[in-house]
Amino acid sequence: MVDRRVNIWEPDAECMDREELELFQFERLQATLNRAYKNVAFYKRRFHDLGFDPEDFDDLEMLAELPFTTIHDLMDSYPYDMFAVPLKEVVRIQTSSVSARKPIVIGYTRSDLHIWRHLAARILVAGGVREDDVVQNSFAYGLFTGGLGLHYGAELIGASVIPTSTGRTHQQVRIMEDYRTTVLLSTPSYALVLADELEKQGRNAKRLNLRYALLAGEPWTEEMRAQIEERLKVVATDNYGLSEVMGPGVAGECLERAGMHVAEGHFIAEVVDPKSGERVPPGEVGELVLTTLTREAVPLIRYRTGDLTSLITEPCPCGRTLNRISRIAGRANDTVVVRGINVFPDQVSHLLQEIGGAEPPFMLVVSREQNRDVLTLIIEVTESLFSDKMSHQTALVEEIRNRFSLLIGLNPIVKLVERGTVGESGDEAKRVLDKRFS
Ligand code: DLL
Repeated sequence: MVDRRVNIWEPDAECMDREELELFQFERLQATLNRAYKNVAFYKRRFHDLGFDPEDFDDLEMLAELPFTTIHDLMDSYPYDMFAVPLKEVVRIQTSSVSARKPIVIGYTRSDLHIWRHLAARILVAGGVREDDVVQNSFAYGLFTGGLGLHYGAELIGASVIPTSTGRTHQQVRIMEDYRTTVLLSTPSYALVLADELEKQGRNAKRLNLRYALLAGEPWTEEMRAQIEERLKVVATDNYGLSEVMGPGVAGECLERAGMHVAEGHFIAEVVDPKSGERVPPGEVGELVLTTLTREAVPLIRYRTGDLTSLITEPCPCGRTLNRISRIAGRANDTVVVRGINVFPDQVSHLLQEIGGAEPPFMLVVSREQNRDVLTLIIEVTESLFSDKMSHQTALVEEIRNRFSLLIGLNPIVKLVERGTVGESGDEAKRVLDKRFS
């Protein structure tokens, strides 16, 4: 029998009995709540207003009653107000790439860095990395957490790390071939840029030594995965993280590639309805909310990531007992509920991109006719979706409707309209028109 555990960096933690894991989470959460209360003015105020004393926290389920922390809370704490330790205990400072005038400043203590290194090693090993690999790290080094975060994880495993960072694509491709890179770490879009450059330079991907690509940091699709795997001759895994709670290492796919295992000993993952804030059952899409369990410098309680995903609680054949999250399905912003189903414009946008190559301007219109919700998807005919052949358009409408139904579980009326009818693409305020309340 294959011993799958050789592919697991910390088998004791990653394959822990779930009851034991919950006990672990409870103890660590209690300590986190106490530290946050004592050392972060923001949480002291919050808990005080709520009449909540962390000493009374005696059940993991009580977490669902605590208020959320939002990106606005972090922005208001610029630069150091969320820190739970004095600066002399902080040994690294990074920032979040969230586009805001004031970035989110994140500190790490020695212990935070030690844990981060191991959590990065976990996702790397899960994605196929071994000590004899040559790892080309094409994530940006610097304030962004991707480069340094994965760098130290790969070194910890004992791999040979080439810290190429982003850019100089021409040189990266030469390095990839000459240095016999076996693993690529990059964003999915950069992996495709590298594939283009390979072709441009007339290099054949078959001559490379690449085996795995660990991709992360931005939304992507299964279609992109197929393309990257085909063009670079790799097995590609999806990895999730965000600076606010640490960086890469929060969750990552194993080689089963069926969802990203969350490092649950270090983060509690909840998925909530973005509107009501109530937890949704496993399998249902909602907003990911993360609570840190071991972070010393910046503990975060119920942080709303704004990322849409669902929890996968079924056991994974890899042997890890850690729950998984599904591919990030978009951002929780202008959601609309139709017949009890949450529809996220970002999901629709991804779907249309997959079909047409680029996102055409579209609008979701919800109306109520004879007491039934009716959903209409209005799409502007663009270059990539344009064809003057009537038969082609009929087939296109059919394809959009079928895929919509498969992905979201609703059958919309699909209408193609002339250019300029819907308005600017990406103008989120205009992507949903809910006539039921007007
Ligand atoms: O992107 C951290 C990171 C770097 C993770 C490298 C993994 C590898 P931020 O700049 O704070 O941090 O951006 C985090 O990126 O809230 C998601 O919206 C998005 N994101 C990250 N990973 C994925 C993914 C790093 N696999 C924000 N799929 C998150 C979709 C992702 N979106």
